[in-house]
Order: sequence, then structure tokens, then C-alpha cells
Amino acid sequence: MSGRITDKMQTVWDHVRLAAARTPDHPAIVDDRTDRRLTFSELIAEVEAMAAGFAIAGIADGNRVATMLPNVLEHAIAILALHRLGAVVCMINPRLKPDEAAALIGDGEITGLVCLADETIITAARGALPSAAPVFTFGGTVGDTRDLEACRGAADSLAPWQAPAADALAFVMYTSGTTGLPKGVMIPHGASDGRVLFVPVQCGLRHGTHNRALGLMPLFHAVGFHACFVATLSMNGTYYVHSAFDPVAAHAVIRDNAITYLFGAPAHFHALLAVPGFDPVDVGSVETLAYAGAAMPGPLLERVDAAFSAARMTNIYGTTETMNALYLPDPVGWPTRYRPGFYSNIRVGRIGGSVEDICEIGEEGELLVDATADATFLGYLNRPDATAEKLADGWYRTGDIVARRVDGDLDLRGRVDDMVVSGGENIHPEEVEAVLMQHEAVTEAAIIGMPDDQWTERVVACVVAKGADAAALDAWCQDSTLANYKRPRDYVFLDVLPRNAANKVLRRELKLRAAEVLKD
Ligand code: 01A
Ligand code: AMP
Ligand code: MG
Repeated sequence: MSGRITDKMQTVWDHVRLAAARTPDHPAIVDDRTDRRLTFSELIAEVEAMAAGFAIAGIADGNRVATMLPNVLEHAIAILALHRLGAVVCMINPRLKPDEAAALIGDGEITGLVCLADETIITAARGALPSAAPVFTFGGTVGDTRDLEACRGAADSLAPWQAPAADALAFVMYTSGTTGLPKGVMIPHGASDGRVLFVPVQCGLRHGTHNRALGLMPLFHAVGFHACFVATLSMNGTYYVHSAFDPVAAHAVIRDNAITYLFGAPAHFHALLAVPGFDPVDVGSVETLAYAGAAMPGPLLERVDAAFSAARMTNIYGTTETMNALYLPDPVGWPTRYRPGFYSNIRVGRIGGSVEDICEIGEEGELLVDATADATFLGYLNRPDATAEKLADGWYRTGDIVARRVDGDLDLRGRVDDMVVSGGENIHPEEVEAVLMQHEAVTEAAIIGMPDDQWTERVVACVVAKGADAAALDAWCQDSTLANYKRPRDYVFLDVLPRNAANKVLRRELKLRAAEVLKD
């Protein structure tokens, strides 16, 4: 089934090269580590030189190649270079532990890797890659890895760019699943336009060389890649690389470069406002401010609005699978209210019902998003079970609970599943519970999300454990395969977990108990 209307589309590469053709001499990227500035034509030359280097190493059209890097300039160029070659870029979160990353590499039948010069990552990845697979490292080499910065070839040796099929796989981005490994979200070339162009439509980003964006969001997630990096370039703006989130440095870059466009998670803004000496005057250049990944707590929303008073602020709701589905301009006073965009086709379906079983106004149901829209994913890599569960009869089941208001907007109320969204990252209780349950002292464990000013929700563990305290359990998690950002920030020790007659843990009850225990 394909309802895609696209037969003439722009790929990510088209967005970048057409912008370069319009303003070849305008700065496209500014590097924070070296202060290097690349004009659009220099960016194209860098990308093509690196693409030719990848080709010399044997990477070819259709190969799946993983990147596992922070937001360094070389990461941005490597993604474009692999894409320019026709390779499928699989973007792995560099915060994952080596074993989990290696499992994704093996499962995704990935045949090349670009990562940090880190021995543990490379050793784990080597075990999952085919024996001759090229590994490129940033920050030096380890053993037989190739230096990413020396990965170059003659651009004229590259095959001319050829328009791929709209439904051909372009990118894989990962999102946490209820069970097992993170799921690889397969994004086709034909999705690019919709993933980029919602930014001017919903956030009001105007086309022009006046745009200066700070790259706060991770490149390996949909927002950081499509809505910040590619959107800025395609609008002929300048993208300021921010290699690792550092609020003090971010504040200085905004001030010193008169940044106009900021897209962050609520946690980024929380951290920016806490910078010592933060002065609203310093961020007065920001015209377009968007946040996504999580709702922004009401009090933080008011503080951000006051601090960035010159900016138009927009709350952007989306998923890696569908990209933008809902938004709200001027969300102050309405932290959990959302509006379908004029092009969004959404439904509120009865929980557990068919996609035709639609809720009444005011009734809580699951947000369903039209999966025939161009921006939609193709399914999960090697996970037909998960694809069938989430993608049914032309609709994507978001797992988010909403209720329609009489005025046509929606209230976001929670999750159908028990997923916790902390700082814009998804964490499924099962993955954390499984790690805790392996500890010999733990006989029962349930993970809940508790409201948090910094992370919107924070991971809290409710455990039945004799002879292990919070410090011991935290150390256990840090030594496990669980990425650090997923581990519980608080522990609540109970004699027994509250359960219903069917033995299911009563998470609502646990949240009340946790609120009592953690209140001081
Ligand atoms: O105790 P330690 O040392 O382990 O603590 C470390 C980290 O573990 C911890 N940490 C976190 C998180 C988190 N999300 N939740 C809880 N703890 N991230 C990090 O913080 C301590 C410092 O570590 P760090 O590596 O220096 O952390 P930062 O670089 O400061 O990271 C914080 C960030 C807010 C920057 C980071 O969490 C982040 O980048 N969040 C944004 C994630 C994002 O991009 N979300 C959107 C994903 S796309 C899906 C989506 O929602 C969507 C929405 C709209 C898709 C499409 C649309 Cl249109
Ligand atoms: P992912 O599955 O990683 O693509 O994350 C998407 C999920 O993040 C959504 O299903 C929501 O639960 C949450 N999310 C994303 N953006 C927002 C937002 N602006 N407000 C509230 N929740 C959001
Ligand atoms: Mg940091």
C-alpha cells in the first residue's frame, strides 16, 4: 500500500545542492571546535570529497552504513556524504552502550561504521560487522580503523547524482521499543520534503540568508537532522555546529553570532535559563524558537517566553515515524494543548479499537496519524511484528493519549503504554526493569515517569529489594548495557508492588506513592 503522491520530490541532497546553487558564497556551516566556516559551495566540495573517500573504501550505493557520533561538523558532513553516495545512513545514538550499539549493527546488517576512536565501541562493533567492513573513526584511529578526517577522494570520480525512487530507503533512525532492541525507523527519500517544509509552515521560519541556527538537537534524531540541520541549509541559512551541549557556550554563541533560529528540547531551554548571568538582551536576536520531544512544563514555558521575548515560540509535536503531526503557536498558558496542522490528517481512536472506532469530543483516545502522508516511515527495520502493531490500515498509532476539545484542538493526557519521555528521549519501562531484575537483591521492579522541571518526566524505579540501596542499584545500572540517560534518577523502596487482580502493576497507584516518598 502506498498513498504517496510524490513523483517529483526533493531528497535531502537536493535540498542542500539547490540551496548551494542559489547562494554558493554564503556561509552554510560554522564549526564550533575549529571556527572553520564553509560556504555552501565549500560544503558541497567537502561532502563530495568525503563521499569519494567512502567510495574508495568500498562503500557503494545501497549499502547500510552506521554513524555513531556526537554533533561534530564531521558527523554532519559524513551523513551528507554517505547519502550523496546512495548509502543508507543508520544513525545510532552515541549515548548507547557499546553492546547495544553492536546489537543494532548486527541486526541492521550494517556494512560500515563511522564512530569515535573509542576502543570499546570498535571492539564491540567489529564483532557485529562483516570482517572486511570499513570503520572510520573521528578523533584519531584505533588499530586498523581509517581516519574520518583523511577520508577524501576526487569529487569528479563520483557518479552523477541520480534521483532515487521516492519509496527507496534513505535513513534509519532509532527509537526505543517496548521490548528488545531499539527499533530502526526506515525513512524513505520521498519523506524529506515533508520532514523539512513543516518548519516554515508551522514555526514561521522564513527563507533567506538572514537565518542563523544553533544546532542544539542531536543530528541522529529526526528533529536535529531534518528540522534543524537540513531545514536551515535548505532555507539558505547558516548552521552553527554545537558539538556537545554546553549551555554556557550555547548562550555565548547565540549572543556573539546573533542566532535567529533555535530548535531544542524543553531540557535545552531549562539549561540555557540556568546559565549564570543569563541576560534576555543576549538572546534578543532569536526570532524563531521551537521545542519538541516533550511538553514543556508550564512554569518553564513562562520563563522561556519572558527570556526570549522577541521570538515566536512554537510547540512542535511529532514522532520519528511520522514527523510533525501537531503543533501550537504561542503555547504559553497551554502546555498540553495541541493543534493539528492544516495539512495534518489525524484521528482520535478508541484505545484498543480499530482505526474506524473514533472517539467523541472530550473522550480520551489514542492519537492516530495518517500514515499515507509523504513524511511517514516505511516500517521498522527487520521488525514486521512491531510494524504491524504500530502501522495498521493506513494509520500510525502514536501511543499518545489525547482528547479532542470543542474548538478542534487536542489535549495531550499521557501514554497508552507506559513509555517515559525524559528530556525528549524515549525510555520503555521494560528495558530498565529487566536490568534491575537481574540484580540479586531485586525481586520486583516497576519504572514510572514522574513530573520534572528539567526533564519534563524523570525515570523513577519502584523496587522490592532486600539488602541493596539506591547507590548499589545505580552502580548496577551504570555497569549494565543500559545507556546512562535511561537509568533511574530516584528509587522508591516498597514491601510489595501494588497489583490488580490480573497481577498487573498499578502504575497510577505507584505514582501516588512515589510522589509521597519523593516530596521532600
Ligand atoms: O548521571 P549522568 O552523568 O549519566 O547524567 C548525564 C546523562 O545521563 C543525563 N542525561 C539525561 C538525558 C535525558 N534525556 N534524560 C535524562 N538524563 N540526557 C542526558 O544528563 C547528564 C549529562 O549528560 P550529557 O551527555 O552531558 O547530557 P546533555 O548533553 O546535557 O543532554 C541533555 C540533552 C537535553 C541535550 C539531551 O537529552 C538531548 O539531546 N535531548 C533531546 C532529544 C531529542 O532530540 N528529542 C527529539 C527526538 S525525535 C522524536 C520526536 O520527539 C519528534 C518530535 C517532533 C520527532 C519529530 C518531530 Cl517533528
Ligand atoms: P519518538 O517515538 O522517539 O519519535 O518520540 C515521539 C514521542 O515523543 C511522541 O509520541 C510523544 O510522546 C513525545 N513528544 C514529541 N514531541 C512532543 C511534544 N511537543 N509534546 C509532548 N510530547 C511530545
Ligand atoms: Mg552536557
